[in-house]
Amino acid sequence: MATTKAAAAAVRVMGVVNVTPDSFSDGGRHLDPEAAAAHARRLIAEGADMLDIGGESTRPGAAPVSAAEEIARVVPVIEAVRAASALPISIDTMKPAVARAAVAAGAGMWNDVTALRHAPQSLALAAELGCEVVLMHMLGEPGTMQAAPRYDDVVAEVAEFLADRAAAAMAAGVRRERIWLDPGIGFGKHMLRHNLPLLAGLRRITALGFPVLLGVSRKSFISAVDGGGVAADRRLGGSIAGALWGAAAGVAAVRVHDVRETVQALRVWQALGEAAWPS
Ligand code: HH2
Repeated sequence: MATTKAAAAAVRVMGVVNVTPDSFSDGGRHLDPEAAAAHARRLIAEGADMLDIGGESTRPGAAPVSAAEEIARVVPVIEAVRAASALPISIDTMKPAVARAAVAAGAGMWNDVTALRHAPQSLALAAELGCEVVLMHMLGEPGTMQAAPRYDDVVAEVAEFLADRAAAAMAAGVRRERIWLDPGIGFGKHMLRHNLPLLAGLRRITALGFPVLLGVSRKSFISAVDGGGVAADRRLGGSIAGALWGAAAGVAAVRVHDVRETVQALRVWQALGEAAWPS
């Protein structure tokens, strides 16, 4: 049991807490801070190793949110989680003002889907805050990213982008050991033509030498692979398949909505690996 537990911790599970009215995956369910804090506590009880708290949806067509509104959504939830637990908290935002307020409230990681490109001061602020940062690949802007994404070689282009952003962050003063990379599944990628080869080539991203965060949970490509028309909350099987695929490719953490089921899947996968190839 102890071995299985320790090994399962090798791939960390980041539970998603969306304090938004319109997230593609669970919009509106946890907009009230009390409901969001209760959801966060549930994910902790289910075995999350960290939480990713966000106050703005990144899906195309989502309503823009001011920094003040985003702060009003996420800070009470961060404070409530911090009061109840020492679990690492990530803030999912592209806005420097939100990142600053979230870190002041107790977040230790800035998850930025724009890889610190949204505002000119983002890189310097990440260095100043001294928190961990997730640099995610996205082609284009959230509003239009799915219009007509084009790549010659999606794996090579995503890897090159992430290596460049890591270099930019380090040049701005972010310490190397604080940097995470994320291929950005579903962000400016054609459902099957780009997401599948990118997942197939995930080892090229983990080989860059930074911890990799992977978000496949409930994403649209799962519905496309499964014949189409599968609602976001009916994509658990595909989400788990993606998490296990990421684990096999060496990712450090998976960003998921269904924590309990993912933790169990990773534990079984890990235990089988240990039984098959004892060290
Ligand atoms: N995916 C979403 C949001 N943030 N951050 C990282 N680093 N990687 C991801 O894959 C990622 C992310 C989209 O999922 P969700 O938060 O459920 O939806 P929405 O953006 O609509 O709130």
